[in-house]
Amino acid sequence: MKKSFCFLPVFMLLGFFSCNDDASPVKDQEIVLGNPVETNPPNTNYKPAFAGQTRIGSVKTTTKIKVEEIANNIGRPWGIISMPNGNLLVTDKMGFMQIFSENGQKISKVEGFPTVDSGGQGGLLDVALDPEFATNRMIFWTFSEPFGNGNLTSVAKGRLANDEKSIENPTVIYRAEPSYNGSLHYGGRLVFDENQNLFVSTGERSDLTTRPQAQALNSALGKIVRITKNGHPVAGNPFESTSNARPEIYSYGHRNVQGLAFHPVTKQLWETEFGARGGDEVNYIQTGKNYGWPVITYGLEYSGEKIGDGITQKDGMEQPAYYWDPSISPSGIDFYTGNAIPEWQNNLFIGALSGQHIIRLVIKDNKIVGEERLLAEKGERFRDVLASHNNQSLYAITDSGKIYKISRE
Ligand SMILES: [Ca+2]
Repeated sequence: MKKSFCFLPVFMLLGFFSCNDDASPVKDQEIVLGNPVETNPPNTNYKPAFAGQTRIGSVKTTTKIKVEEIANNIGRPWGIISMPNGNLLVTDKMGFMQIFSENGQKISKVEGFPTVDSGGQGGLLDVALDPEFATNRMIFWTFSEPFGNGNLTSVAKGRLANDEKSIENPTVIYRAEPSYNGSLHYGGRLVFDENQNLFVSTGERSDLTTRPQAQALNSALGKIVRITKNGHPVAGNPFESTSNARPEIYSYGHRNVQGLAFHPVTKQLWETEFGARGGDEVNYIQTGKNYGWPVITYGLEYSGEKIGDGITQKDGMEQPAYYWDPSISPSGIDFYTGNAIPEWQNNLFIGALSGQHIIRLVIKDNKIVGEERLLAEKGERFRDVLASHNNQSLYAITDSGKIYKISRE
């Protein structure tokens, strides 16, 4: 986005925020950081693989912001996206969606979706608009689908009716098999890339019996997959020629990825992923790479036991760009690309569930260089965040059924 002005806080000279036009880059300058936002002791004595991989210094938003609770008691929201007219399309775990205005007025309830298994962490999960939505009104969504003797993470598509009250011709296009009789770790985020293909995250279903499948290329559990609008593997996927490998797999070794977003400048895919007791991660995703779960992790079992061999690094496995211990439970993510709050530009925002705040991460050269906690005073479990349609505001939804709008004052 073209910037019309440049605002630099007095105490921070953030040259790498590119607070100028790309044509005239300023040289990098040091960022002045406060103490790390995390003050509680970690669960482990594991050491980070590189400086700044955890507990980076804090940054502080200096532009005056306004936080509005624009809706409440809306149900159990899970995913929020903008529609072309600025309205908000919000999924509900219980199997429907709702549309709200930019200021939180309810416009309609959308029904007619296939049955979801809403037990535990399941339900109707995320939603994405077809890149050609303006002409075809197609939407894509993830959900936990009753299947076989259990359930699995599925992707479906359908047409949003003209009155925006129902979904027409809903069709399941992809199932992350095998199914499993459980109610945890469905993954379930989905985003379109610039080539109109879908990236979808799955989970490893949590139990010790399914967990090793995160490393198995013949299983869709614990993966990020790349599929077409028809649910087929995208030509050129990394394991399309590997025997016994699922051709839809894009990356593997994931535990439970519930945040996916493309960096607005580098176009790199970023994700957030839940660890167990500690070990929550942020990763940038490269094709065919192994992200390590459950072989390497910075977390422990909930019992306090080490996981596997209790190692954090291994050749052939990617290090997280950043991790948290203790856990903050990183859920949905988005990049802010507007200029209303200049220091936020191209920062990554993350809804934290158990952490009960919104995380702001400053990224430079694929490294995290600053962290801030926002809205911690609200005491809410933040399920998803959204940089708004016009790139000016940030929205967030909570497990308690609220929508917050955060804007420049
Ligand atoms: Ca990992």
